[in-house]
Amino acid sequence: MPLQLYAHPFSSYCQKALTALYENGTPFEMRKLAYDDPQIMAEFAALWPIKRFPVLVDGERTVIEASIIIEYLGLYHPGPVALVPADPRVALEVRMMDRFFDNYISTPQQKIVFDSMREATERDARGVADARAMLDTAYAWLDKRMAGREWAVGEHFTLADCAAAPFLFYADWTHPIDPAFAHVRAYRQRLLARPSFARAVDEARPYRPLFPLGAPDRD
Ligand SMILES: N[C@@H](CCC(=O)N[C@@H](CS)C(=O)NCC(=O)O)C(=O)O
Repeated sequence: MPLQLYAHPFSSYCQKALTALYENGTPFEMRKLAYDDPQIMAEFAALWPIKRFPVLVDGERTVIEASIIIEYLGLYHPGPVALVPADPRVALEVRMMDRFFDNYISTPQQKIVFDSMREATERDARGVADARAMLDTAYAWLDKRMAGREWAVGEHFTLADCAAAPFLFYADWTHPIDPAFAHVRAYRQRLLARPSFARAVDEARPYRPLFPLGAPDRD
C-alpha cells in the first residue's frame, strides 16, 4: 500500500511536506482534501480529529505534523537527500531553525490571514499588530543569519529549508519583506528556484484566487 498524504496543494504546511517528498522522489498517493467532498473530509476526521493537515498514512501508522512527517520519511522511507543530517549536532540546529520558521514566520503570518477572514466585529487589531511586529523582528534576525549562507543550516538543503520555503513565500504575500532585508529576499528566491518547492508552487497555482488577502501577480 503506498504512502498516503492527506493534504491540500495550497496549504503552506502541506507544501512543506510535499517539498520533502519531491526532494527524494518518494512515491505517495495524494488524498486531496476538499470541503465540498464529505467523504474525504470524514475519512480525514476519523484519522485525525484535530483536522489540521498534512497527515501521512503509512499502512497502520498515522503521522501528524509536517516536521514529524519529514523526520518520519527520513527514518522509514529514506532517499538520497538527508533532510535531517546524520550528525546530531547539525540536526539539532536544523530543528532549531525549523522551529524558528514555524513559530516566528508562519504563526504570525497565519494570524494576519485568519484575522482578515473574520467578521469586522470579531477582528483582533492588537493581535494583528503584534503579528506584524513579530514578522519584522523575525525578518531582521533572519537577514543577519542568512548573510553569507545559501541554506538555513550548513551547506545542504534540509528540513529547515522545507519549512522556510512555503512560510517565507506566504509571509511575503502577507507582510512584504522590506527590500532592506536583501539576504532574506535572496534566500526566498533561491527557495522558489529549488525544483522540489517550485513544483509545489506550480501545483498550487490554480488555487491562488483563494488567498484571502488577494494573491500578488508574481512568484
Ligand atoms: N502544526 C501543524 C499545523 C498544520 C496547519 O495549521 N495546517 C493548516 C493548513 S496550512 C490547517 O490545517 N488548516 C485548517 C484549519 O485551520 O482548520 C503542522 O506543523 O503540520
